[in-house]
Amino acid sequence: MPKAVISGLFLLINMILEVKCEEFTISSNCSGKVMESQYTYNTMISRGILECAALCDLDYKCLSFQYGDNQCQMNDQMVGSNCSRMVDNPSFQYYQKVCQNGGAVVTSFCLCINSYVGTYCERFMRDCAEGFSSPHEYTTDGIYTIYPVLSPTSFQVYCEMKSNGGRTMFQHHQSSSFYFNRTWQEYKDGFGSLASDHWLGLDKMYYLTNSRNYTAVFYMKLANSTSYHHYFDGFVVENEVEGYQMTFSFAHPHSINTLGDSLTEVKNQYFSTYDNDNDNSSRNCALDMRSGWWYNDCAPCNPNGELLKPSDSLKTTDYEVFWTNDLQNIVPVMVQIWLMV
Ligand SMILES: [Ca+2]
Repeated sequence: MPKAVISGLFLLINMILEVKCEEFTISSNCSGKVMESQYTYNTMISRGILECAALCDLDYKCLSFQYGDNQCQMNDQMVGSNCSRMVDNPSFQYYQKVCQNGGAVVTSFCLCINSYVGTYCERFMRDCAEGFSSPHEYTTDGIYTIYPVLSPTSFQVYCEMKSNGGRTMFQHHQSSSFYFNRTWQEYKDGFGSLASDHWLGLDKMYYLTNSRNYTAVFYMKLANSTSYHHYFDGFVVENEVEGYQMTFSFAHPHSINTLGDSLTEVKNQYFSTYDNDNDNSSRNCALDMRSGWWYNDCAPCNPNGELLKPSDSLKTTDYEVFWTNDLQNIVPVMVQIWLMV
């Protein structure tokens, strides 16, 4: 091999190693110290710190390493600002991964903030459930940034973290003066305010439900404050080319106050809005029911309909919120739809 090619290769390898090494930092408060040997799970012969850093970077288990005497000792723990789990060893140099995006080392992992997760807080949570799960443990309800596997960009959602293991909200309707009688483009992109009434958007539902297996939870609260739920496992919304066709694998009731299954009748249907009628009816269901939905020969439910005043206790129109099964004619005052794992 010509000399120039070899030196070029060396340059390239060194550049790669330097990039890798930038992800590590010297724990400056703990100079002359290494982690206690019980945290070292692998020792390898290594030609230098850069190679040791590269080896550690390639191994998900490796959180820190110390290098000295041509030895690369990889640790499955790292230290924060205190050096309590370290011992003196001035012939080795200790390095550990840098927590990114504002994260901070807590004993053996990076505690992330601002919707970030991952070993080094290097990426956004895939959904609310991942944000809730250990060791990230985001426990406050609110607006988070998520990045589902299939999505081309990150986007914001409302997460309910306090119960049920982190649920991603895709519909919330509580204000009788907020209307879901919207265009195809609005249902595609989403509308409303994430902190209150909103529809997350069909593209985002497609990214979410095709990235992970979800149960859709339909929730309605009635005027007497009683809450009703129904679960739909394997809930999937296809993409726009496929008309945002909706399906699910299994409907099952809540153990108490079950909402009932009003979705089976519209299972496998395409989404319809008043300006894009894809239903199986001679009517324009979305126009008549004043809401976008997966209509068949219209539907036995209208969760995106109008919320009438609680005093209107019986269903009188097709365009108000209703859910035929189990709720019969009782008019809900709040609707929410979540995705949970
Ligand atoms: Ca029609």
